[in-house]
Amino acid sequence: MEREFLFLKPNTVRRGLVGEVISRLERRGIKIVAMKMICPTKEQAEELYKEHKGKPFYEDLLKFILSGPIVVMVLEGPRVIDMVRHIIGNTDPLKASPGSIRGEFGMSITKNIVHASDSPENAERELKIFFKEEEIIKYRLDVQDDL
Ligand code: FUP
Repeated sequence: MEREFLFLKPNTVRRGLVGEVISRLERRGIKIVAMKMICPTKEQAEELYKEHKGKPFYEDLLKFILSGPIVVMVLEGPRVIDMVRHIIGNTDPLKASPGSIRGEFGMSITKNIVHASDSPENAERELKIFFKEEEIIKYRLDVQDDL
């Protein structure tokens, strides 16, 4: 089954939007199979954003991600990556559609509420930075389609 790595950024926690964002994923029928609040280490943040090293926004991005707790999670489902990317919207909140998470709650490109991996390869790489395989839980989700 396809897996997605997602985390709620420090501003989302500080603004009290954790429940709001998780609720949007749940309402859509997205299955959460692992979740925890953490203060990421510098090593974890550098590993997560290594493809952006050297870019003009890299230092600010790292500083922001290390500015407070984040909520990391693993999601699971068919086409879950495309589904989640659609729900969160464009990287730039200005371009994100109004009904999307970034389109509703975001202002800046860096503080854009949430991160979600953009491919199965990146999802597996990124989730391993924060989770051990035994922390990812198997259970049955009751979605409306089953009724
Ligand atoms: P996304 O996959 O939508 O999170 O977007 P990217 O992988 O393109 O960007 C990774 C992170 O870099 C995002 F948190 C946004 C941040 N970023 C900036 O801060 N400034 C930029 O100009 C581009 C990206």
